[in-house]
Amino acid sequence: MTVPQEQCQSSAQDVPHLDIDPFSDDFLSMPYPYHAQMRDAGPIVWLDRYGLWASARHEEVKAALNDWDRFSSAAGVGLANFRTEKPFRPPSLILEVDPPQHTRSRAVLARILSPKMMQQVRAEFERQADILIDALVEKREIDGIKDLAARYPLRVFPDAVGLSDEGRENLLLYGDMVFNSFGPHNAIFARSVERYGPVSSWIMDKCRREQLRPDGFGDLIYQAADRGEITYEEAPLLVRSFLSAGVDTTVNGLGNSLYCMAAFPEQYAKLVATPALARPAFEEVLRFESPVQTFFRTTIKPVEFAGVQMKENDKVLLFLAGANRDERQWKSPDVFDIERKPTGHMAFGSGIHGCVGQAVARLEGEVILTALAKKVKRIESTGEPVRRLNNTLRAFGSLPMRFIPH
Ligand code: OW7
Repeated sequence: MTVPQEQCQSSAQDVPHLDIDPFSDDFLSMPYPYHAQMRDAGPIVWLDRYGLWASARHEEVKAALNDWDRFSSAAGVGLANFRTEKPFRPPSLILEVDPPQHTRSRAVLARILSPKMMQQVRAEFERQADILIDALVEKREIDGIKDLAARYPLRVFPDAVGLSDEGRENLLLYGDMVFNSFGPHNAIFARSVERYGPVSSWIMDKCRREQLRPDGFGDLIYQAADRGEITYEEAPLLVRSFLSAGVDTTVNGLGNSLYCMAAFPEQYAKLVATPALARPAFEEVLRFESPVQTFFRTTIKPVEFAGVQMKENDKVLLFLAGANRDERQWKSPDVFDIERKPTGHMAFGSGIHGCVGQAVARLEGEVILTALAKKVKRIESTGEPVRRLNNTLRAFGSLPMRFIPH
């Protein structure tokens, strides 16, 4: 379906118009056929419903993410354009900014979340994984989300940040809200807002230095302020980024891992036979069921991209999860294969905004899948998986399952 240029803003060629709603329950429940429809329609499509450009192809998603000078993050990485709409919270100092502000924030967070720092927390992450999986093998009948995928990150990550135990479940509500806020103000967002209540002030209170254990990730941000690398006004907002991005993402990375291992028992058998596959297996989960499905960019100048003429201030919706199943990039993309080693997947984004916490996420995935391989012979689904629809995240609310020990 194509439309004349004055309607679709394409001067070089007619651009396919699609009337699908990527934030409808239907799309969010099963996005992959819609991704295929968009990819097949062209490198860039126009979504009438929201009046924006979109791409679900690997080449264009990657190219746009690496073109920060034209595809800005400072106008928000959701549907809302911060140049014309009030952001739902003060913008993130790393996610929702461009260089040079981004460069300063990024340097501080990158050092705190570096591979070297992971060596220091690895033993504790492994210990907590062993404790939890031992308890769940004992319990046998579990909910993969409540008992494992949500519990583990809520234990190890806030511990590493240096947060007290009190009220940690708030981090799940906050993450749900933040990731819903990148989409439209639909019913999913509204339900999230209802549950949100006092969580925002709880979060900002936890970002204060007095609330953070000395030498945890949070305190290390304040130490960067002590050295003058950032200001004391910036420090709590950078701690907020840990609390926004560091829990619901890995909860769903682990939840989607459990879902895949239960759905593809022959793949889980390979992991049990070779626990060293834990790391590549987690990468394949991220490709196959990407926890963060989408991000937006905003053009800050007129842009010609993939043969399409875009105006200034256009929103562009990038389907990371669509890029991760693009048959132009991957052999049999709809096949889950833990031996694939899917280098170049877009689940952590790409370019200057590529996930700064990816070493933490990979560590959590690795130690949980390793502990499972060593302690659980088989994972059986014992009931229908229940989805938790979110405007950005691919998430489950419940995964009934049985752990059968060796
Ligand atoms: C932040 C996974 C993308 C995010 C997501 C949500 C919030 C933030 C970052 O990274 O506040 O910086």
